[in-house]
Parts: sequence; C-alpha cells; structure tokens
Amino acid sequence: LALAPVTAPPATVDGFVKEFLRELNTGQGVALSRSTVNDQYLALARTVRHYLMARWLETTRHQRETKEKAVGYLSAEYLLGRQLGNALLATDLGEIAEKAMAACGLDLVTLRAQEVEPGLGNGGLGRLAACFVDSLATMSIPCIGYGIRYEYGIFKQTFVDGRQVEQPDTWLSLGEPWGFPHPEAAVQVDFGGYTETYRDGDVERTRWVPSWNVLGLPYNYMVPGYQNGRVNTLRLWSAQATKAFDLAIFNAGDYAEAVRAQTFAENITKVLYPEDSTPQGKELRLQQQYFFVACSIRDFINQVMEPGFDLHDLPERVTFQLNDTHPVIAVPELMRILVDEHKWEWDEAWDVTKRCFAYTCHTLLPEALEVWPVDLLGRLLPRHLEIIYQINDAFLAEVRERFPNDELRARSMSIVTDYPDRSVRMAYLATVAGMKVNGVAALHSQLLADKVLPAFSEYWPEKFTNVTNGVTPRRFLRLANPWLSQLITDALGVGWVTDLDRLAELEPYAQDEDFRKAFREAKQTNKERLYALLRARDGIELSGDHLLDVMVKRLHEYKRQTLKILHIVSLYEQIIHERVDPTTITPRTVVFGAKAAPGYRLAKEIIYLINKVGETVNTDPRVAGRLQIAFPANYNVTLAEKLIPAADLSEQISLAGMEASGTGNMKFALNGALTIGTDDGANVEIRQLVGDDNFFGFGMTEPEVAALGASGYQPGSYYESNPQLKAAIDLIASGAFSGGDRNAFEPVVSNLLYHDRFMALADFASYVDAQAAVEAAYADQEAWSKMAILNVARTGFFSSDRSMRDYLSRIWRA
Ligand code: 26Q
Repeated sequence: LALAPVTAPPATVDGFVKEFLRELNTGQGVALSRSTVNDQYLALARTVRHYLMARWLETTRHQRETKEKAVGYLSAEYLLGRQLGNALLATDLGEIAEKAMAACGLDLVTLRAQEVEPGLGNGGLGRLAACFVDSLATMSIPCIGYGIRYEYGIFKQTFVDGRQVEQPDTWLSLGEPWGFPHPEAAVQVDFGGYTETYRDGDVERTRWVPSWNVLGLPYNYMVPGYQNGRVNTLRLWSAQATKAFDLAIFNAGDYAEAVRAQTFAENITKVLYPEDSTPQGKELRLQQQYFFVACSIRDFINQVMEPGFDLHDLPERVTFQLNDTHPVIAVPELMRILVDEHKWEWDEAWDVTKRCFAYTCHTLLPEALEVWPVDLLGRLLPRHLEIIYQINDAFLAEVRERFPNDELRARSMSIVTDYPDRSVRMAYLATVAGMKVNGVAALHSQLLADKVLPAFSEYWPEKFTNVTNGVTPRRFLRLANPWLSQLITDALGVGWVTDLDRLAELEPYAQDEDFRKAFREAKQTNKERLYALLRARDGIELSGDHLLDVMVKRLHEYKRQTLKILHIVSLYEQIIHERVDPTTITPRTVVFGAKAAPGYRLAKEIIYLINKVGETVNTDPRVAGRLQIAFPANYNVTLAEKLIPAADLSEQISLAGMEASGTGNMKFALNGALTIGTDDGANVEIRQLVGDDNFFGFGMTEPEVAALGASGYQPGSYYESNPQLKAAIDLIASGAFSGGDRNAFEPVVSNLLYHDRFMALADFASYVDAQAAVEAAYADQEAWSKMAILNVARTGFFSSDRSMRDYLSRIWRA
C-alpha cells in the first residue's frame, strides 16, 4: 500500500475555489446558489483548515522524531478571538482567498464577519495564553496548550435601560469548523470516594477508590505559526458521561436517572466562570480544574510521549507552565501517578515533579488568591488532599530545619492554613512545587516577592523571576491595523512582524513630515472604520474630528473606571456651567468597553452610571461637538481589534500596585496611541521605554499608596478640599444624570465618599492635570504625531515573542 504524504491543496486561486466548492458541496451538502453566509463561512474555514493540515501533521511527526523539550501550557482560559483572519495571515492565503471568493461571487470581508469568536476566557489572563501559543508556534517552539472547551464562553453583555444583562454565549451553535474531536484519545477522570492502604510485598501503599468518573474528550485546535510552516496544537477538553456509568443505570431501568447522570458529567465543561477575581470556592470550579489538568497530564504522558518512555526523563521533555493557580492541582496529580500508579518512592517522585512545573502569578489582590477548603478538596479529591498534606509536612520539616525555633515563620509558609477556615493556599503549593515563580511585569514581580510571598522569596531567592507580558504583533498590529502595518512595511520591509525590535528603525520617521501625515491618515481611516462598525453593530452615531479617548478592560474598582467618569462629568460640568471658554475645549470622544462579573454589584452600578452619564451628555446640545461618550456592549477581542487601532489616547489608570501588568496598554502603544497612566504594572516599563515626554503619567506611586493607606485614607477630605471634584460628585448625586432621581447612583457615590478602597479621589487632581496636558499636546497635531510614532518605534519590546524568549532563557531551559 503506497502511503502518499498528506499534501495541501495547490495555493492558487483555482485550487482554492475547487477546494472551497468541494467543501460546500460534498462536505456540507449545499449548492453555492442555495447557500447561506454561514454555509459559505464554514466551507471557507474548512478550506483554510485543509491548507494547514499537512503542516500540522508534519509538525507532529517532526516533534515525535526529534523529542525536543516541549512546553505544556496549562491554562483554564484561552481568549482566542476569531480564527479565520489569523489562519489566512499565517498561511499567506489572504489574497488568494479574496480572489477565490470573488470568483464565486462572494465577499471575503462579509464571510469573515460571520465568525463567532471563541470567548473561552475572561480577559487579560486568557488573552495572554492565546498570544503565547501564537508566539511559540511562530518561533517554532514545541508547545501544547491545554485547556477547557467550555460549551458557553464569557457571557454576551447587553444593556437594558443602561444596566448590564448577561446572555449565554452560544459560540458553538452555528457550527465550529476549527476544532477536531478525537474520541479515540479520550481520557477517564475519577472523582470522589475514599483512600485505603494495602500491602504490596513488604511496603504499605495507598490507593484511591473513586466513586464516580467522567470522560475527557479532546478537541484539537491548530495554532499556526506566522508563515513558517509550523502548526502547533491547542488541546481543549470536553466532559462526557462515561459509558459504564450510565449503562449501569440504564440496565437498572432508570432512564431518567441515566440522562440526569449524563447531564451531571457534561456540566463540568458547560460554562466558563465569569469571575476574574474574588473567586468563590465553588465545587464545580474545582471539578473543572482537576478535570482538565488530569486529562492533560495523562495525555502528555500517554499520547504525546513515545511508548515505553521513562518518566524519570519527564523534566527533560516538558515544562508544565501553570497559568496562575487554576491548574495547580496538577502537582498532586503527577505525584499520585508516580507514587500510586508507578509505585515510586516519594522522594524520587517529588524530585521529578518539582522539576516539571513553573508558576506564573497574575495578581496582587489578596481576595484573588485561590484557596480551597479542605473539606471540599477531601470530598472531591481525597487522595490529592493527602498528597498535599504530605508535601506540606515535608516542606515545613525542611523550613524548621533551616530556621529552628521559628515556628511563626513555618506557620506563615504552610500550604494548609487554619484561618479563617481550614484550607489549601494554592499559590503556596505552586510556589513550593514550581522550579520558578514569575510575576508578569517588573513592578509586579517585585511586589510579588516582597509583599505576597515574602517568606518564600527569602527562602528561595533564585526561584523568583520576572517575565514581562507581551502581545502578538500578528493579531494586534499586522491584522488589526493594516494601514499602519503597510506604512511600517514600506519603511522597514516585512521583517518586523516576527522581529518587533525592528520597530526601533521607525524612530527617524517621527521627524519626517510626510510620514507623520501618512500616519495621521492611517489613524483617521481607523477611526472611520470604527465609527462605521459602531453604527452597524450598536446603532451608535459618532461624528467629528475628535480626540478618541479609550478605556477598555474588565470592570473593576481597582482599574478605576470611576476616575474616568469623574473626569468626564467634570468636563461636562465645566461646560454647562460656563466655567470654561467653549472654543478652547479639545473635542473629545470617550469610548468605554467593560464587562462586569455578574455577581459584582458595585461594578454593575458603575456600568449603569457610565451609561446614564453617556445618555445625558450625548443629548445635551450645550456640549454638542465637544464631548460624546460611547459604551458599546459586549467588548471582546473582535471589537478590540477595531477599537485599539483607532485610539488617540489609552486610559491605564489603575491604582499603583494593583494591576499586575495589563496588556491592553501594550496594544494601544504599539498602535500609536499615547498613554495616560499611573505607575502601575507594565505602564512603568512603557513609560521608561517611550520616555516621560511621550507619556502622560500621573497619580501616586505604589510606595505613596502604601503610605497613604497606612496613615488612614479619608476620601472625604479630598471631596471637601477640591471644588472641582466636589462639583463633579455633587452633579452625579443631584440627579442630573438620572432624570432627577437623587438615589440612582447612591451605591457608587457613597462608596467613593466613605470608602474608596482604590483611592480614586486621591488621584483625581493629578489625573485632571494630566488630561489638561493631553489637550494641550493634542492641539499641536505635528507634535502629537511625533509622540505617537515614537510610541510605536519604542515599544517593540512588548511583543509576546520577546516574552517567550524570556520564558525560555529564565524558566523553561533553566
Ligand atoms: C479563579 C477561581 C475561580 C473562578 C475564577 C478565577 C479566576 C479567573 C480568571 C481568577 C482570575 C482570572 C483572571 C485574571 C486576570 O486576567 N489577570 C490579569 O492577567 C493579565 C495577564 O497577566 C494581566 O495583564 C492583568 O494585569 C491581570 O489582571
């Protein structure tokens, strides 16, 4: 039998048309003349998939042959964004596809708009995972991304009378052309039950006797490198009922019970938890975590490694990178496999395990640190709980040996804590087990070591490192901003797409009048494209040649959308009370995008406030042409790709010491927006790189924040002593934005006046000054363009390719 190698269809317009029609006709059973846009989109996606397939098989074969060390990226979230555009770019088939569709009488842009993005993440952490797998594929580095195929991703946000209402995200309902199910590689995952000891020769061993199980069904997604012939794998797991489980019940004659059991199993991957901080200790969430991690470890050992592979070599073949603590249960799982199933000695197993994992922390907020109650863990994963205890005992014994008579220290480092309830601190487990621990920006890594895990960084100083986040220039510059990309390519050639440091060569162009003009034209084109989209998508009418001021990110008190709204209200108040000469005002359009966690009450009140302020401002003739506000619902990756390239001003205004890194900040700077920002997260590094003259910095520094907190912060004193601030808050409280209802915004107003945990009032004056500096700078368009171009030229550092090089040299190859 001749085994012909899998080959891609010919990369010609003709070849593409043939493949497309074959997909549509024989793949889907639809005639072109009778097909819907969705039929056409699906056929197009499957066509592009065919071009990738040969490369994917070749990548997998090559990997098996070379046995190169791989990265196993373990993440509960991947916020991928639309796939088609990226796949066309990676394969360089964009032009061919466009012509091929035209030959069929179809419009590629229309078909691309049909794709529903997989929103399998909440925000920054999930999008970071998607950028990282893109970079690894582009750099030809072996990586398998492991995660969860949620049936419902992040909810769809709608506004009803200005309030957020959530709708389920039915991303799979129109068909999903990018995922390949592999039922033959399904994995069983056990839960519950108890443990028991037994004699095995002359050793006593423990075994886990679980009480129920589910099946993990893998779906493969292709992760194409940028025009390099490489296609890595993203493997997302879907939960299914096991046959044995429901057969037994079926045979007992209880059909309804059997169906219920099936639903129970499939619940595990039903929906993404939409909280991205203050995690509730929900049992289903722990089930999700263990489910995907157990599937992934098993898959890597049994499917990815060659048969007969010696597990002692595992650390030479993989690093499992833990994307926050969500997958940390992988640590006791690997220990369980080695000790219980392979019957290794504890020390031998621990030596291998601790060389297989590294941990990335993404927060500083104490309430965002995951903690699992011992009774819950013990009920769901009794053997894992025992193993965690044993890891902790061995670790604390070591601590006590190194620091005798320092019980306070040992207790402060214990993985298991008794207060407020007996529970497991997952960040501590990850730190003890990981060979490295990293924060996601320089400032964050410093604070992580000094404030969150001080005892551990003292104990293992060499374990702690920083890797500043990055973003993929393919999606967020090349794809999202074709006009600026063309300008850059005209100046530098195409190499910058995979070598973003080359943007530095743009620096002299900031002095070039023609280049600046072309740069402004590109920005204008992006604004018009955005306004057309918002008109069609949301019925939002924006007009005029305004400064476009954008704040897009999850809604959180610490990110301080309220500070932004106070500034807007203040501008409005000054105009309507004729405190400013209207002709001196820089016309400004402010765009918000933000989802609130459904259970986060105050965040939802802030959304309501933004919408109501927008309604009032946008319909008040006194400010017409000077100030307008847009808050399109359901901010997601697809909208980000249109919004970010259009922005003039990027709002990065979190309280210093709270935002671990931010990655939106990087996307804006790379697209030539100037940042107004605090000294927080990666803003610090952006400011250093672009220079103080090209950055609008304001607000307290982290040490100043700490000092103010320690001295007893009183927001009321700022309200009393700053008339501009008082006027803004009073206007909100007066009912001016709520048809006279003085209670409408009471939760937000009283929180600001009496609590203000994130010190918005303390930074208000400084923020307003910085905004005035923005207006002055924007008045000189030539000078502004220079600053904007310098932002692009000096932020190549924030490519996620660079982040990957840092992970390689500091963690994966360390
Ligand atoms: C945990 C347990 C239970 C339920 C939900 C969660 C959960 C889910 C998502 C906790 C946190 C998240 C997401 C956190 C996140 O997105 N953090 C952001 O990570 C970015 C990438 O490093 C940073 O740039 C941001 O600063 C950080 O806020």
